[in-house]
Amino acid sequence: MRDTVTGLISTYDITGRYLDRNAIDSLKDYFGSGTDRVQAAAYISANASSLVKATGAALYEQVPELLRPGGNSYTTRRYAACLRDLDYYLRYSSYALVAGNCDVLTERVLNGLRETYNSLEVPVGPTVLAIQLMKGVLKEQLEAQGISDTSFVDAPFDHLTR
Ligand code: CYC
Repeated sequence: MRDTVTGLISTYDITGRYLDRNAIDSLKDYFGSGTDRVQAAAYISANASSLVKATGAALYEQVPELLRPGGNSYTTRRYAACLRDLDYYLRYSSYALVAGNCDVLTERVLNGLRETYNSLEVPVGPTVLAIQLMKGVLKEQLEAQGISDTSFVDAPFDHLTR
């Protein structure tokens, strides 16, 4: 698991270089958005269940057949599994936001997930949609909290859907 700083240091150390313009720019960017990142993580922690609920509601409004017989969220067991998965995506994204690095998502969330989803026939398209909806819901609420530039919020959610 890495953050912006350790990631940069290890990249530059491998090739024995001093931090150059690019490195300094990304460090400035990271520290410049630092307070907002921490505020966003605190907001997520305090509002996780309502963020998950709002995301689920938006997903099932757009893809209602998931909840019908034959749909992958049909039966409360699967419905609950889906909300739980959304909660995983949100929690790990909050870690990645603070770290300013998405490695934690690759290592802890994405490893083997495609195979799991394929074998259980969990549809990837609606999952990707849900993660993008979650990003939208979160950004809107953070803007309402006074964070004017929420562009730093995109990275983890976009990383998950890629
Ligand atoms: C299942 N989701 C699962 C399973 C895993 C994960 C491992 C299989 C085991 C289980 O049911 O618990 C995901 N586990 C994770 C992740 C982590 C982890 C991400 C990281 C820490 O430890 N179905 C839908 C929606 C979507 C969905 C589109 C929600 C957005 O219709 C999710 N995931 C879903 C469902 C199941 C599942 C319904 C149960 C499928 C089944 O058992 O038939």
